[in-house]
Parts: sequence; structure tokens; C-alpha cells
Amino acid sequence: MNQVFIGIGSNKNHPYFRIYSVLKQINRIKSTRIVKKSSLYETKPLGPQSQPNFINAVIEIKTNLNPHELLDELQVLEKQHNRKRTKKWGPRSIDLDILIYNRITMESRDLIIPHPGLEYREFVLIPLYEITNYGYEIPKYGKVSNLIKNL
Ligand code: PH2
Ligand code: MG
Ligand code: MG
Repeated sequence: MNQVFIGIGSNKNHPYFRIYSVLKQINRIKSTRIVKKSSLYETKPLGPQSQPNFINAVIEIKTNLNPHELLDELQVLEKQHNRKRTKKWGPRSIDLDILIYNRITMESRDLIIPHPGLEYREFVLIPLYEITNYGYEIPKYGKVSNLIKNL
């Protein structure tokens, strides 16, 4: 089984309800289950400020899907939540990002792992810190605790 961390964000159409429902859907993805969930954090938008606050969380899953298979499944869920790819960093009903996949680093056309920007995003690092052991290291970026100190 592969260890994967997923970042969840929502700032449109009832974020708390949406995250609750997407967690159940993630557990229904084949060969996949959630093993840890962070708290839900209300965060100020990074990017355009004229949009509602986000609700963010990070979960740990175990899965037999490879990174691209998992990406496909998460994009199906984003579509079901009526996610529109309109303006960059605009409001979204649900955003599901593969943050970390085992210890791998990869850059393909449609998928970069670890997720770009996670090393300076408070709304990712704080929930990740909550659900990992002290001293946990993100591939390429190092200890979560150090990244938080440098925010
Ligand atoms: N996601 C973005 C852009 N800005 N800001 C917050 N607070 N939380 C997010 O999840 C977020 C964001 C792009 O995916
Ligand atoms: Mg995304
Ligand atoms: Mg995102």
C-alpha cells in the first residue's frame, strides 16, 4: 500500500458539507482508504482576496492506485462537485491535491509531486503537521516543523 497525503480546500457552496461528503467519496475509491484526517481549518485566501475564506484539511490515505490513477479518481470527484476550472486561484467548490506520494518526486505534464507551493503554504503545512509524527520529512523539502518555522 502507498502512503499519500491529500490537501482538501473549499470556499464555495457550503464548504463544511462538501468536505464531509467528499471524505466519504474518497473512502469509496477502489483500493483506497483514509487513515488520518486533520481538523478543518478556516484560512484566508492565498491569491485574490475578494473571495470567501477557505476551509482546508489534509488527509492521509493508503492506496494501491498509482499517482495518475489516483489523480483521475480525484478529478472525477472534483467534477461531481461541479468544480469549474475558471480563473487561476479563484473560488472553488472543491480542490483535491495530491501533496505527497510515498517518497517520490516527479514532474509530468499534468502532475507534480510533491505539490508545488506546499513548502510555503500555511494551510497545507499546519494540518500536515497535525497528522504526521514529529520529525516527518517531506521529500525534497525536509521537515514540516522547519518549514513552519520559516513561514
Ligand atoms: N487554494 C488555492 C489558492 N488559494 N487559499 C487558501 N486559503 N486555501 C486554499 O486551498 C487555496 C488558496 C489554489 O488551489
Ligand atoms: Mg488543485
Ligand atoms: Mg490547490
